[in-house]
Amino acid sequence: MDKKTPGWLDWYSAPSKPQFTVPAGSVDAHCHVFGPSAEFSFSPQRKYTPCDASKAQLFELRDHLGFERNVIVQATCHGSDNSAMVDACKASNGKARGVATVKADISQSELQALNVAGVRGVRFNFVKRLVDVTPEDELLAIAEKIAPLGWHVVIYFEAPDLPELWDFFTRIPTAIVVDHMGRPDVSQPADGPEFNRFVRFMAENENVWSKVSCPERLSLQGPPALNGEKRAYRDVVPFAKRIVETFPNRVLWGTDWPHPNLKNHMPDDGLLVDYIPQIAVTSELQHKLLVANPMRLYWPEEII
Ligand code: 0GY
Repeated sequence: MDKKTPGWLDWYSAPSKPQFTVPAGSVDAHCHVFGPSAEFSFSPQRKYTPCDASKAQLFELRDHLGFERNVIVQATCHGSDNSAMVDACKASNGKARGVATVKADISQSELQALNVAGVRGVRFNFVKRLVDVTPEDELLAIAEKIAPLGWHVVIYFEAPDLPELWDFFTRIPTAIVVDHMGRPDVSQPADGPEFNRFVRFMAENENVWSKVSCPERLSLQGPPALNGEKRAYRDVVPFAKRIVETFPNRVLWGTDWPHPNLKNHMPDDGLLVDYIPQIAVTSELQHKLLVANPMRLYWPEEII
């Protein structure tokens, strides 16, 4: 058994039942599986070693929170070996789609096999603590290869890196989904220059979507204090609410379970679900965020 990274926080084993009832057919559009490492080993190039987080545990959480479907994003600790994610998608009875990490030399038959398993996108990661840099021409070669399948590209970067990545992103020929709103610094105003730049990036590029997920990762204030405040992660709300209201048809939400690399607290996933009505304040916005938008991107064939 691999030794976990020192200080690793395990996922919360007894999440509360959310007070917010998600609409029927809701999709948790950002979550991962880790191993189990005895069955699916971690990558030798990984930057962290997590605890196990199996597909059965993910599906149990899905049911507990009232969701119907998952989008399982390949975690960097598994590198470009997508076996654990693919295994979870295959075991889901069509209730999970996947986002893979692939290399530029992947063959058409390997891509087809991923497609059959339920993969609908690839992830390009620019967060330096998570991955070594992949050259842009290799990433573009991957994007060109996956475009004919109707897949999209998920990008993960931090807000200060957007200016230098902007031109590259505009050359990606598919839909693009940004993880966690491009990781804004929430000590800055939600209508300040840094976040305005991200809003402009989405406004000028109609192929760009955003996950309004991970308040627990972005928050400086943390989960609710003990002074009676029940609403979680208040300092992230203005950012996510702005994106949901400006681009209601291009937003997704996910738990990010099992929450890799959190350093100061592990969120109660039930509380994360109770964050949703703070950022999507009408039932129409909630339905778009949790059902209509992810269905359009991941299960278009099931839209009646
Ligand atoms: C996330 C965030 C992180 C990690 C990964 O694949 C990963 O290892 O995505 C992070 O450490 O910020 O979205 O899960």
